[in-house]
Amino acid sequence: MVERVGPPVEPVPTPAVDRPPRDYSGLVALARATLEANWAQEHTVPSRTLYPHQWSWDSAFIAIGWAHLRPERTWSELTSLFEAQWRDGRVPHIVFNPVVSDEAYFPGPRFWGSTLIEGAPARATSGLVQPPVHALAAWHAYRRAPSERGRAALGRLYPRLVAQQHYLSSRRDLGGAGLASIVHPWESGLDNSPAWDEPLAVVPTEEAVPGAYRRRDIVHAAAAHRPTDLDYARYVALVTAYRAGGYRDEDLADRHPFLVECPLFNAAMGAAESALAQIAREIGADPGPHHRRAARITTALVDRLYDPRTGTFHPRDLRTGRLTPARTVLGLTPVILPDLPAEQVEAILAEAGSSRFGLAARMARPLPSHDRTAADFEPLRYWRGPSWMNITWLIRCGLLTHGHPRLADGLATSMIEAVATAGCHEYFHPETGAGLGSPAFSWTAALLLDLLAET
Ligand code: 9WN
Repeated sequence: MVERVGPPVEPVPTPAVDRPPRDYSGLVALARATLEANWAQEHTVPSRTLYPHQWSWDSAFIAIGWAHLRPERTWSELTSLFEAQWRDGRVPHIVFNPVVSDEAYFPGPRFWGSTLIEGAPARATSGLVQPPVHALAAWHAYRRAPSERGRAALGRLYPRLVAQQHYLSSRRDLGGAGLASIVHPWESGLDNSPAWDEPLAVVPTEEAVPGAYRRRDIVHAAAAHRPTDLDYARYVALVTAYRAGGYRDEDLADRHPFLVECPLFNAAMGAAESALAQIAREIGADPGPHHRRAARITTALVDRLYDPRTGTFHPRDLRTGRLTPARTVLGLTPVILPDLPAEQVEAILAEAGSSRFGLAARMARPLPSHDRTAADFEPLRYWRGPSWMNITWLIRCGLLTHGHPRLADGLATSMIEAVATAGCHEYFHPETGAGLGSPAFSWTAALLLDLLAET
């Protein structure tokens, strides 16, 4: 029987473990310098070169890091993002900085055309969303640096966070079973995960002929470490289809070629309700409805996305009605749900501890983003193998919530060691720990600070 500890989404203190103390002061200085260099007046860019605008779930993770350095920036980061919230409640996955040229990132503001859409903000944005980790992050950051100013900021964010949840749980419940669907792999945050191979394979690419646009990402990062041109053709085709309908969600089930219920996206949505319950209590609002919604989302997630035959969670492709077969790290992320039943927690622990992912109290290698034993495991290519700080951080939170501090510590230490050796890279080779992608990546720095605060 799994021991439940602490209130929901509340990390419990990590007890001392038998490993020699290390001096991480140099690492803290590196993380601080990385965040300072990426600060852009009211938000933080994920990377100056690859991602020179504001990204939605990046800002949530980055806000946690600022709580350790300059708490006022936590609230600036989140507030600036939510100022770009659409009237329907969606929080766009990119908020474009008007002083950065259209060509600096593809697809840029002209491609998305958001300012032509009724209900979109004056500031140009994308039309997609990303996993709703913001309530969880806001609560976590507030707990790291509680203050009157922080409580007031939480109070102002609260209705916007509620509207974000409302958008996802109503307009995006395309399967009608209480879960949100994503309409593009970019919405998962794990863009080229093998989880999307099957649903993406049927997306027609003729609307996005390769060569009709210029990818900017491969100017700044190795093409072999990024999604392929065929992936991009499909990404572009999907945006084109969604944009053609004015980014409306009505009737998507009849007309959109990619509709998937993602375990991480929905686990984030459930954990957000648990965090909103904590926030509501803190600011004098009613936590009850949030607790009830959290419970409903967890039940739906287990019913719809857990496969007892594989013992892990899989995305559900609404076009076929089937679970997609790949065993990716997405399958482990429902552990962030405080009310996940013991049976599924145990299953996740078994999957995570298998040779596929190698979770242990002492780990020689960081957690990969895809099953190490799979034929399509690619240790260099983005979300098809490499290790990422944000996923590590989320799963560590879940392990603490469910009473597994030694595993949580092993997981955190494996990632801290990679950053200590390679620097604040975007992602890491899951076998060697070598740094990949952007060498000065904000959420790596931000969440490193959070991990070090407990190490
Ligand atoms: C597309 C900013 C974002 C992250 C995503 C990551 C990557 C963008 C890209 O960078 O996606 O949104 O251009 O590849 O996959 O998780 O939010 O860091």
